[in-house]
Amino acid sequence: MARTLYVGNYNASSWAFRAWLSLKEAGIYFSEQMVDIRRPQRWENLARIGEFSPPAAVPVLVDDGTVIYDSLAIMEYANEMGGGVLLPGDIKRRAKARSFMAWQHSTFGRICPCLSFESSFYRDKKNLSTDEQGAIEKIYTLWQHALQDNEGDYLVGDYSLADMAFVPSVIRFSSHYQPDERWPLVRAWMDRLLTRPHVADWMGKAYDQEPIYLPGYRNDP
Ligand SMILES: N[C@@H](CCC(=O)N[C@@H](CS)C(=O)NCC(=O)O)C(=O)O
Repeated sequence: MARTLYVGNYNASSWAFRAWLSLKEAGIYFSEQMVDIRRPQRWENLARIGEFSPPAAVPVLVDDGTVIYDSLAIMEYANEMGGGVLLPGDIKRRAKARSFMAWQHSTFGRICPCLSFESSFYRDKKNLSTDEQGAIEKIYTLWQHALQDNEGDYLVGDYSLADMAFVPSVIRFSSHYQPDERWPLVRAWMDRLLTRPHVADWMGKAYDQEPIYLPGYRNDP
């Protein structure tokens, strides 16, 4: 039996982080292979992934010859392999969790696009524009309401795929702008997420890598 998860550089591969975290939290054994997605070798390395996985992207999980690609599919697979431990038992709560996952998947990349996952690891952070600050405040307020509605420590009850999906966004937003006392539930939720052992483990590996500087991060000349 061979199960391999292909991930990108730990300080760049936010989608792989979600897939990796879900497999770890479900207690599924796998080996991991890091694909260097820094430019210029990115294209050659991803082309090699494209030889067995149509999107030619990471993450991709190969489980005994079955190729499972896209973080969402891998997260759902991790949940099923783990006997459903990563999603709530109640159908409505489960749908809610999937709504959060879909929200992250379809739109969060467009929120503050200059604040890439890579930029979370820059020692010298840029000053946020008014628009960026406003966009992050809006998300903090929406998360605060979601946590309030749930009356729990996590978004839909116990720690679930919904929370895991947001971890890289939590990192890229909070590393630039910590939530203050206006968002107490968000602060506590973020502390809980960022101190989870598997999250800390990935972040340790990410901090061990050289920061990857992307163009367009700073607005100043
Ligand atoms: N929707 C995909 C996105 C994966 C993705 O964009 N991965 C990046 C690295 S973080 C990649 O491999 N991109 C390939 C490319 O830019 O061609 C998922 O959730 O897995």
